[in-house]
Amino acid sequence: MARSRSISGYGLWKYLNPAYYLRRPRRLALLFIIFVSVSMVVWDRINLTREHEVEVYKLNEEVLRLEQMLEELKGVGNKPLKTMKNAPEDPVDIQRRQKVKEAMIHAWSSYEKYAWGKDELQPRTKDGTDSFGGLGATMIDSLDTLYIMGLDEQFQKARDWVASSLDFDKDYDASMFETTIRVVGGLLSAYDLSGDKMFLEKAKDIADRLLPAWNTPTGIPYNIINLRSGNAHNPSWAAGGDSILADSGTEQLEFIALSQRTGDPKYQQKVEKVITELNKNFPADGLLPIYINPDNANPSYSTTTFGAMGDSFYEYLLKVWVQGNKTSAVKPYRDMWEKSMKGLLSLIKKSTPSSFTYICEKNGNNLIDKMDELACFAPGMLALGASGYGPDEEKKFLSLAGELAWTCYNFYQSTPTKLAGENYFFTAGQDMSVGTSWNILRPETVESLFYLWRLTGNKTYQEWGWNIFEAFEKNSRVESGYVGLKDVNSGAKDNKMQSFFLAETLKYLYLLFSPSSVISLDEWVFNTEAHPLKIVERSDPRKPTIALRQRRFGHQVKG
Ligand code: DMJ
Repeated sequence: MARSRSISGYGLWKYLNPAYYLRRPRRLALLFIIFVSVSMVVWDRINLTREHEVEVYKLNEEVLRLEQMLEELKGVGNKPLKTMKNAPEDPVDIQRRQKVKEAMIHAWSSYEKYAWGKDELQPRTKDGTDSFGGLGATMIDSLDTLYIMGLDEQFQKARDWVASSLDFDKDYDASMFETTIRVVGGLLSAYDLSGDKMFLEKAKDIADRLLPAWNTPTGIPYNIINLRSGNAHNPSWAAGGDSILADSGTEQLEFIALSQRTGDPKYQQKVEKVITELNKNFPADGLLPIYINPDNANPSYSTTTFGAMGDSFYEYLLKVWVQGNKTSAVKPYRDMWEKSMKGLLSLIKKSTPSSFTYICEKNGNNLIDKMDELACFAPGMLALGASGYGPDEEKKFLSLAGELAWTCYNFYQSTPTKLAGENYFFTAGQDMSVGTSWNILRPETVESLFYLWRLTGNKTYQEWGWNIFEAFEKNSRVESGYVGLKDVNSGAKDNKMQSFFLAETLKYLYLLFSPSSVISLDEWVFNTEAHPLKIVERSDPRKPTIALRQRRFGHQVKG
């Protein structure tokens, strides 16, 4: 046994002995051939694996590149096209932002001193007035502006007033529109920014009081409602008891947001029914007259306008689409809006001799050469909506937005005070002339400049905004706040600091000189009173409220 084991051991070892092969050259040749073949196969495998790895790497890179491209495409129109990422801040912007913040401090401290808890301050008589039924309009309208500017102490004090003193149980006939855009919008925005649930509870309270207004045969709401009894009706001065277009189509953003944040779909259902109803017979040009019958949804023969009583209906068609993440669920809103933009194009004319582009009003088939300053929100809306079109249309609408903004800026520049009147008439050979000549600190032009600056990166819009701010400082600033002008020609002052001056005019001016990450247009949508609402997933209104602790905004941009 021992011998045979040693023989078999020797039998295997002999193949390793070179002498064995020297004696057998054919076997040596065979061994060589086997060695070379195996080496080639191994080499080939290694190469293949490496090539494969390189291929996979390249594909991964390509996927990454395409993903980035997709992200950029999604964000086109919402990101400054010409501003460089991480570019250092322009010191002029910081300085100007600080000036605007100082204006807010002046306006706020005057309100605090003379009109605390009232709807609006009357700076010249140094008292307050309850123009909205005593809902603390200025307080609520200012919450988010204070927050964004990092005015923490003021915000906290206002917050405590809302928590302890704001009572909606009032025998007061409130405007649905004003109460929604200022109060519901202001509270929701304060909630989205601070995450403080108290604001959401208050928003729910007031929204519940408004809800019965939608109980009409068509679901198109009555525009006035008693906050205590819930009895609703339309203003007596509106044609035949009709509802007003803007007043009926400017609650969608706020009530959809409320459903998203409370998980209760009833708010969203009420406001979306209005649009579904109006969409049934929506004209090809997307233009509706300002009066609609709430019993049968028929439009009355009346004015069609992007100014007073029409304006924010069109604004909200676009913004609900933005709020809904531009998904298929909100496509009908975009479609309606695009139709309306065809209608808007049909109202565009140019003045002579200076070729100012303006939006006419329409009565029946007649174009009227009149444009409200209120319609100066339109350039901003066009800029915001342009990115949803293909490249050619996008360019066309952006350029129209720029032209209209130039006209609106000239509403300001053409008066001795450099502040715009309430509306303008256009006459052949004479360009524009002011009609109603008051200025009540309205925001629409600076709102559009803000959008145009954010979406094009063109600093000219900042310059125009700054000039307007300086004109407010010169003409409207008084010792105890800011007032409007009774006449932009003489500069005669009125006695009211409108709550939207703090909610909108100063906020848009502040953002005009802030980095675009502050209330980014990718993440927020502004209601018509400039209250930013966080964009959340639309498809699932029952999702838990998003965690929104963004206090850093204010601090980030402190100048
Ligand atoms: C604000 O209440 C809102 O901007 C509304 O859409 C129009 N009127 C004022 C500001 O001018």
